[in-house]
Order: sequence, then structure tokens, then C-alpha cells
Amino acid sequence: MKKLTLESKIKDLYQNPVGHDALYKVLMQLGLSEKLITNAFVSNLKLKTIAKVTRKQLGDSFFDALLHLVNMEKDVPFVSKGEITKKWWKEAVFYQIYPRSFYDSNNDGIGDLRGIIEKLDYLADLGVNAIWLSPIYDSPNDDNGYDIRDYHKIMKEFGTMEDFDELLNKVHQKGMKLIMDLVVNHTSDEHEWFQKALHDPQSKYRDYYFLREQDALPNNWTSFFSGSAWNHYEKENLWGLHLFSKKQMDLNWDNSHVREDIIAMINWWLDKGVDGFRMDVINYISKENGLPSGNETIGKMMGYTGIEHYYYGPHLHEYLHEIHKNAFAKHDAFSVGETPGLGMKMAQLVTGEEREELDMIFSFDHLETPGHIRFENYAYDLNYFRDYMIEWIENYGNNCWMSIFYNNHDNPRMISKISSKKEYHESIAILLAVMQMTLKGTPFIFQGDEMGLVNYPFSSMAQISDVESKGYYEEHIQTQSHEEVFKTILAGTREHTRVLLPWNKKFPDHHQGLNQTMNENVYKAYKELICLRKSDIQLIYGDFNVLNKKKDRFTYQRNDYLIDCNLGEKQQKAYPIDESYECIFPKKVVSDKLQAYEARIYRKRG
Ligand code: ISL
Ligand code: CA
Repeated sequence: MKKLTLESKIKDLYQNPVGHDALYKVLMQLGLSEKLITNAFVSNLKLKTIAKVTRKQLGDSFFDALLHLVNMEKDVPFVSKGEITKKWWKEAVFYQIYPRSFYDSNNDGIGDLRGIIEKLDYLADLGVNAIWLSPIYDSPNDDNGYDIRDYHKIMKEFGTMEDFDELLNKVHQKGMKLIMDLVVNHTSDEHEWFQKALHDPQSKYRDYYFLREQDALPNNWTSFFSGSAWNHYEKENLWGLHLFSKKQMDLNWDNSHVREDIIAMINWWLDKGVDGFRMDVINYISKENGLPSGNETIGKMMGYTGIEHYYYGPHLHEYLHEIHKNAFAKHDAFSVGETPGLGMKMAQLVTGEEREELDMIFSFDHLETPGHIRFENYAYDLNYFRDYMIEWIENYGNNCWMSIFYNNHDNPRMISKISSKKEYHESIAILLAVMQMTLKGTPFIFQGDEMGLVNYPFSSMAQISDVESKGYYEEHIQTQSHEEVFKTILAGTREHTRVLLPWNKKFPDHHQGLNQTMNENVYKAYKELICLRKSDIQLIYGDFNVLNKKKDRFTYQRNDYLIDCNLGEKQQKAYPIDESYECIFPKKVVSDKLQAYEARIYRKRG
């Protein structure tokens, strides 16, 4: 990859994978077409020319910061058109369990491992064949287990290691796989390593974290959970870096002992028999040497200052490869990285199979319509989801493989984002399921998707315990009224997907009064669709051809299958189908019109 300078042109920047993803995101956010920068005039503009005319808006050092970032990537993605390698995790249907709110077996208000064991038949009946467990390790729960105190112990409220072993055994007996959550960008401040690091200057653990002895703040980085990313330890006179909460201290991956210890821990779990890991914010592990302050303009654009120094850091590829080689490859284990901020080209550089870094990633760019943020009350546009899926499926390459999901424990429920009108919720739920099970990629169902769950009607901050929402509230209540802040919290809070699942029994916890129930029609649809997906390899490795992508419409073909989706409220004429096709989902179709949010699947006869 040639080094970019201010003399380089827009087209050079767009050819660089990091530059490409950054520009692409900006275009999307501004609602502009890619054509704008691929046209001859704009694409030949020199960066210094643009720097000159945007200096007032973007500041002096914006382009220097951008060039520094893009020049860190030396490789170009390889995009294969060849055959797809077959893997179990490409054929599986995953189900994410957030243990705290999945199923409470002993009525103490907290979901637990025995609860999961009890519900394995339910999951098997639904048809899922792989489970991702959000963290179940020992933790003081500042961030519900994403702050790990001991990687080798089970969280007390969730049960014991015996319970875990039984769970793993039973999952395997049912022919399912189990992946764990791996949170290694940071540990809890109560982890033994951090305690030693903080209290003993001679300890080898001091360099396991980013601890700085100085008067002034080490840099201007901000935390994802509001405020500075540095916590000051008065007694020890030290600053400690935490990209997330004050109780989640970032590990220094540049220290080879950190990497060795983490890799040993990963192997310990893999030796136990777990089938892989979902790797929490794994693209943040390599931080720029010296932790330089972030560019203020980039900080404002991305929402977090300093992010350009760690979301695609200098040693990311090296460390991912090291983990792969020394742990995953040995066990033939599966990895899916949670990688906020990575666009498609960067994703190709971490998931291309020839690179031996990660198997798959979760990209998040489809979770909000561009121009909007999670903490905002707006209607999500499914036309954008369609375009995003087409873009990725057509260009990601056959050496890469996508994950397909709408929900997780960090986001409000997708159905509510799409429409506030209750009468459409069931159709939307089924439409989402149809696309998830027939598009090219691996589906990750989040617990409750199959029940058609929507957002929870919280009425006060007292019902919200999430550390992110609490930080958000404290920060914004300084300048806004309670009503205003609460409205945005209601739109974006992670609490929506953290309420106990409504298994039709009473809930003794703070979510009492839960008025959601499981929607049987949605459950049946999921079950049928999962079964269909598993019954025919064409729906996994088959081709993908778009037949109609007009407004509010998504019609596509996967070899013998034709999927016709209405993405809006207005009735539309169904795709003209001849005798050679039969409608297999839903079973009974009477009209030649697609109703609001209706989705159909046809299959070639014979
Ligand atoms: O919710 C977010 C913060 O604004 C997301 O950006 C989220 O923090 C980000 O996707 C990383 O998420 C993961 O790591 C966090 C944890 O709180 C999330 O639950 C986890 O999924 C820190 O471990
Ligand atoms: Ca319990």
C-alpha cells in the first residue's frame, strides 16, 4: 500500500482500506452517494486542496491525524471469488443468551446457569444449534459481567463450575455448540492483576495496565460511558486508563506477558471443551504507542475522543494472529470479534481466511440509519438495512463470512426502532426472521427475538441499572430537563434487552409488571424458518441475486429460492411468480398483494 500524503488524491485515499471505510461512513452519514467521490473531478482533488478549504470546519491537524491513521495499514484486502470453504459455524444458527435475564431457576430475580440447562430443550426445539453465552465469570457486576474479576471462576449468582460443566456437557449431547464471551480488552479493577499493579510499584503487573504517575491528565481520551477515560487514584497518585467504566481497566497488550496470560486462559477454556469465543471489543486491544491525545474533530465526529488511536491500532493484526495461532487454531475453535467502528475493507483484513486472525466479526453499521444515533427517538429505515446487506454480501468476498443480527444486549429492540405501531410488530418480527434466515451469512438470534419482543416501557430511571445509561443521564442532566434526557434514554438504553424474558410466570425483580408476553406466531415462524434454513445448503452457500430493491422493497434469489419482502406499511404487488414456483412460507397465501411488512419465500418445484 503506498504511503499517503497531503499530495495524494481523494481516489488514493479511497483505495486505502481504512480511508475507504472512513470516507464511506462519512458519505452515508451525510446521505450522499458513493458516486460523489468516485466522479472524475472529486476523485482527482488533492487532499491538501480539501484541507485548505475545510480548515475552518475541521481544524489544522485533521488531515494529519487522518493520514497517520490510514498509513498504519500496509496491506490491501484480498477478495476471493472462488469457492467458499465449508465450516460448521457458517451453517449454524446461533442464539445469544444474556444469562442474567434469560431464565431464573431459583426465583432470586437473576437468571442463572441452571435456568439455561432447564431451557435447553426449548432451544433445541426452536432449532438453534449454537449458543453464545454473555459473560458468566466472577465479577462485581459494574457492567453486568463485562468487568471480570476472575477468568477461572463462575459468577456466584449464576451458579458453580459444576453447573457450567453440566451445561457444556448437555449442550454437546444435544449436538449443539457453545461459545463463551471473551472480555480481554480490560479486566475489573478488582482483578488480582490490577490490585497488585495498583498497590505494588515493583509488581510485574504494574505494566499490565496503563498506569501513569503524573499531575496532569495523561491525554484527552473520553470513556464510552461518559467523562474522561482516566481515573485518578489519589492515594497511589496514579492515573489509570479505562475506555469503559471506572471499574473496567484497560490491559496493556504491548506487554508480552499479558498476551501469554490471556492466551493461557483462552486455552484453559478451550481445553475444557468450549467451541469458541465471541471477543468483546477485540479491535481496541492495540493502543498507539505513547497514548497521544485524540484529534478533537475526529472525536466529535465519532462521539469519542481518542478513538483513532485504538480502534484499529498498530499491532491489531499481529495480536489477533498470535491469539489465533496459539489458541484457536490448535483447537479448531471458532472466533467472532465484536469490532465497533470497522467498515467492510477493514473487516476483510481481519476476517479473510488466509490471514488467520478472526473467523467473523460483528459490524454495527446497520443498527442505526445513517444520520441518527442510538440515543435518539427516530424510525429506523429498513431500506438502509437492505442496501447494507447487498453491499456486504456482494463485496465482502468468498474468503470472508458475515454475521447477521438485529439485536444484542447493547441495543434497544429492533422491532420498536422500525415502528411504534403495535399492529405491525408481529409482521415486522417475522419479516426480520425471514431475511435473517435466508440472506447469506450466519444468523445470531438474540434471546427474545423469537418471542417477538419489543422495547420495555420503563417509566423512571430507578428501573434502569445499566452503567452506560446512568453515565449518560448524569452527563446530560447538567444541560437538559429530566423529560428530555429520559426520552433519549428510553430510545437508546441497553436495559431494553436486559429485562428478564417473559416465560409466562411471575417476576420477582425490579421489572415487576412486565407486560410483554411471548408471541406464539413469531415463535412458530422462527422455528419453521430455522428448520428450512438447515434443510437446504443452498440457503447457506448458494448465490445471492437481487431482483428488486426499489423503495420499501427487497426481492432476492438464493438459487432455487425467491424471497419477496415488503419493507414498508403500504400494500404492494407481489413479485410475479410463475407455475414453476410454489410458496413455502407462509404456507397459505391468498392475495397477489404483499401486506404491510409481509415476507414470502417461494421455491422452485421439482
Ligand atoms: O453500548 C455501547 C457504548 O456506547 C457500545 O458501543 C458498546 O459499549 C460496545 O459495542 C462494546 O460493547 C461490549 O463491551 C462493553 C460492554 O459494556 C458491552 O456490553 C459489550 O457488548 C465493555 O466490555
Ligand atoms: Ca437465579
